[in-house]
Amino acid sequence: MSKFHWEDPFFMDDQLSDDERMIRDTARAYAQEKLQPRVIEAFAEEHTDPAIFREMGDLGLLGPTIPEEYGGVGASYVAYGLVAREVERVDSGYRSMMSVQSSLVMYPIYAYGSEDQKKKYLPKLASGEYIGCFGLTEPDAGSDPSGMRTRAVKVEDGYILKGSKTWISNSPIADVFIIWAKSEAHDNEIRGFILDKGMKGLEAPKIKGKLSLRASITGMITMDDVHVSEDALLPHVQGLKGPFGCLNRARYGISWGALGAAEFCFHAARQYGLDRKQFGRPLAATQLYQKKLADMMTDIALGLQASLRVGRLMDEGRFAPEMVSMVKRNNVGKALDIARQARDMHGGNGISEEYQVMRHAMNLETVNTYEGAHDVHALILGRAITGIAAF
Ligand code: TGC
Ligand code: FAD
Repeated sequence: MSKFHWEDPFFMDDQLSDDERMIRDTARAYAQEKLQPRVIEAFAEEHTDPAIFREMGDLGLLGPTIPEEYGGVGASYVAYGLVAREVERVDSGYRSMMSVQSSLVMYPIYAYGSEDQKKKYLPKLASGEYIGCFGLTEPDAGSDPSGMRTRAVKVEDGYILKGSKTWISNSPIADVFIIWAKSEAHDNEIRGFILDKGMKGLEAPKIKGKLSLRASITGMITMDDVHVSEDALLPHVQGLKGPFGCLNRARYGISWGALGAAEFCFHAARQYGLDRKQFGRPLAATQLYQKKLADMMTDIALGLQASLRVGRLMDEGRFAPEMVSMVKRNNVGKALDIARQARDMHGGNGISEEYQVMRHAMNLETVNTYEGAHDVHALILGRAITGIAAF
């Protein structure tokens, strides 16, 4: 028999390799020492610090699964998940910045790009010298990206891109834009293009007034006849499987990240309940409070085990997208419930920025929607179970 540890009920630490523990510890130290002290003000002021990309890059936290020859550290997908968990323990917005750069910008260039594109972009994205963004969603095409209107028209020396994207993380400060567009020259199939900041006709205005993810900048992308050369095209993929191949990785990372935010809220609620006395005893001495803590610990521990399993299968090349839908949907939904409960368990203090639980709850509202909304993942799973698409 072993002693039970409420912080790590299934001894997850034992299931990790030395390299994975090392990357996790690096990410944890960075997140706690450098991100935690600035997050409350950044959220309040709706301020994104671009220096964070350089700082993460210096520590090998951007695109960690990319091989060393392109600037990554060749880490496992489990290590990538552990980084997401540590960063999101501080704020979902910071994890968003990291996961867009890693899974939605570096991954497509690595998986679908030419050798020249990989050499040109990946090392600078890995170091954080370049900031990237991923443009799939449009004003009239969110859950159904096949309805996109952005077009690439073939011209003699390349393509002309026309259209607009919305709700794009990092876009107002991005140097590199991964744009998905229907290409007339390729039977109207969706193709990926790499655009550079400063191209004529390319703008990325900030979306102001978000009540969620305020430490992570979000914008639109407008393309008014942006002329790109032939070598802007990602040559090795066509169709929706291009963007979805990236989303599999990002959604998987989110399944870990959301539980980092949930762990913060669980630990905060536990401590608050031990410290705060009402009716002559700690709140944590009451049955209702303990039941809530037990539910939180259980959901987090089960969710982490599931993400670990999917990560191991990803590292072995044996994962299926539906597995990712399961852990993204479950873990984010559970994390959102946990953050809302923790807010309630803090009473009036729970609405204060100082206690941070409400910021996590507000952030997780976005995390539940982006990268495939909670119900859309239910429909992906429903299709896998029944063979019938109910979208
Ligand atoms: P469907 O007919 O199912 O598939 C079309 C083609 O794509 C392939 N495919 C996949 N390939 C790899 N991985 C996956 N997960 C895939 N899912 C589908 C499929 O095999 C097929 O290939 P082919 O060769 O036969 O053509 O497509 P559909 O249009 O019916 O899709 C429906 C649905 C619901 C699955 C899909 O549209 C969906 O997932 N919608 C959600 C949209 C979404 O997730 N958007 C995310 C935007 S990016 C973002 O939010 C970033 S936030 C990041 C941050 O800040 O952290
Ligand atoms: P809709 O698709 O209109 O969905 C609205 C509601 O309807 C949801 O509850 C959904 O579950 C439900 N619904 C939709 N279809 C069905 C159906 N068939 N049956 C039942 N219910 C349905 N996108 C990018 O491309 N790149 C980014 O970097 C990016 N970053 C983002 C950052 C933030 C802060 C936010 C908020 C979003 C970001 N997104 C990004 C966009 C995000 O992926 C979309 O918001 C998401 O895919 C949902 O699309 P939508 O907002 O158009 O909602």
